[in-house]
Amino acid sequence: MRSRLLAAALTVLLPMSGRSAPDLDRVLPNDGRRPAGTLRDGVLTVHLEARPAMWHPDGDDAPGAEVPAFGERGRAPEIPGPLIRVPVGTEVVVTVRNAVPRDTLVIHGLHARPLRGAAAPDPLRVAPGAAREMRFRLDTPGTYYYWGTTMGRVFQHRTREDAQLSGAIVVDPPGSPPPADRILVIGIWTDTLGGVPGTRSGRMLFVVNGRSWPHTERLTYGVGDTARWRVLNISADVHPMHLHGFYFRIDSRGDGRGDTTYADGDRDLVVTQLMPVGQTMRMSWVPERPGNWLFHCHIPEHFAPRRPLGLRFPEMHGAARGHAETNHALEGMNGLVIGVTVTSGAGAAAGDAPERDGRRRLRLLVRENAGGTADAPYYGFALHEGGTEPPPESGHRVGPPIVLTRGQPVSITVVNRTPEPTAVHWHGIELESYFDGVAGFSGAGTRLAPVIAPADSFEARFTPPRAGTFIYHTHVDEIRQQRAGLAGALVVLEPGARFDPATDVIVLITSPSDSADATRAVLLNGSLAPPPLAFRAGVPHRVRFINITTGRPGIRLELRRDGEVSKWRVVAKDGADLPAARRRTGAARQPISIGETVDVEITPPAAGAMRLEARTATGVLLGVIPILVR
Ligand SMILES: [Cu+2]
Repeated sequence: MRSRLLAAALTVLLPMSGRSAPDLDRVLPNDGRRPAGTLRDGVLTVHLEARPAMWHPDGDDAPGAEVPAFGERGRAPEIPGPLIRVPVGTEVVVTVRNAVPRDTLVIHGLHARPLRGAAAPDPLRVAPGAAREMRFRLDTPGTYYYWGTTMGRVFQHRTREDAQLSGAIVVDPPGSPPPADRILVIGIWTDTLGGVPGTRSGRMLFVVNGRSWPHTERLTYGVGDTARWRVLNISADVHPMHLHGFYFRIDSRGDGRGDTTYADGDRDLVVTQLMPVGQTMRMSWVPERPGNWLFHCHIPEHFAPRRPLGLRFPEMHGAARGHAETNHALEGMNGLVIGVTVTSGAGAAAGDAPERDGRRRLRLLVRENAGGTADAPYYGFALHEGGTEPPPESGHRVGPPIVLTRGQPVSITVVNRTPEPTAVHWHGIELESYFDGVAGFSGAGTRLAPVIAPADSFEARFTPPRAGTFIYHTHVDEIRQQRAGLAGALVVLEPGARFDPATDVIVLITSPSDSADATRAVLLNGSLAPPPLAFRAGVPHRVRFINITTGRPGIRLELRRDGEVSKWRVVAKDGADLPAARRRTGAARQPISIGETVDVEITPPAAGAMRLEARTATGVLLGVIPILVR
């Protein structure tokens, strides 16, 4: 292993020679459109081979690294590995040859679906230089995968050299040809060649179909098309995947062994879906508005800028802060990001016209609050609607709630008075691309939204089509600026409704600015120790939970009384109301990931003390809001 790493390191030291490891094939990014093998008389024959290859996740011209990768025998190695895609009822014969010197290849997932018996069969072990054959039948439609290790890893710990030994298995239902779907395989990799020891963002690489943004494939659809994606998280971390500008339906979920397809009424409608380690999903959405849109993981570390593989870059956030950055979308993001371009046959839409009658006008001031430091500044949003500007603030603050009305056009001019560029994303709002807040990317053609430079401003215009709970937050240098305070609740009410804080309660969950605090707690409405809420017995209260932390994708919310978990009714997710049949009253326990909002209805049965708790997935308490019921 040491000698292989040394060889790879030497290759990286000579990236300009154009002769990196001449004895190794280059890995091709696998876009999942070509099924591997030969299908004849209901039998698919595939010859897989694992061998060392040169992988260039940041594009062909960037440095690469030597990794073991799967390929079809006689073809270039691919990341992700060759796609096994067959009609239901196919028998699959796979031979796996291990051309990785010295290391035994252990390969999982090459087995029947459905599983016969409770557990997956033993993995296949292939000695160096050896080949073995597997035969199995695929009798259940779904999205599955196989994965291998040459380092003796378990799935959850595959982050090192062998972490890209994975491939998708898709079983299509009988009958008509499969719809034109796309397969997006998520992978992560530890850059053992460069990076900054001790800083995770400096050395972790995140890829979709073997490439890291902005070198991921750009998907293109026409307005009104249906986008159908199979997303596979074959990586050793969780990813809350967020779609800008549109809701998507979850058509099925799986774990690699089984796959559950949902009936129409049971398909979740979301803008963010947490993908646990090893999960697959089938999702669909209809791009109704033209322009550029993002589908990305909402953990800032998973799309933060990083230098190409193997190059050291100690100041990870400097690029986004300085004036050197010319395009936020291309230079300020990396990793787990997919760009979608939606074309319109009728030319660019007029969009939300500036002179539309009855438009409500707001200014959103982005200001530096007193008390921060250069490394950890305090930035605050302040809302200004007529009259004099709100007075300056000090200390760490979260954004004030912005309360809008469904169907009422609004203009929000973001005024940047901080010393660094910024931009605001209206998370979950269905709006025109240009106003979506991804500087250098939102928009269409050559009309792209600029980053908001210091002392500059940007007018966002939209007409919220849906009442619910949304988020507004910075989409520039997210780890730094969100922690500085640039995130808030965006609530859209039905026409005629009034926001009554006595029964309508926002719980905004963010990360503390202070790193030590961030390791053990979250802020609830901007505070480590928020004041008690006053509820009334027998009265329904709507509580709007928002997770816009920078590093807590696995928060579990709980409502407790006398130590016992109480009951509540989940009524909306990501701003979309749940269908009436799914608004069931149940145990007051709800996961919420980054970029998700969840609305619950709480009707306290009697006077007394209750607690709203934010916990980790394993139960560690992160924050509490006391509730006094009268
Ligand atoms: Cu992620």
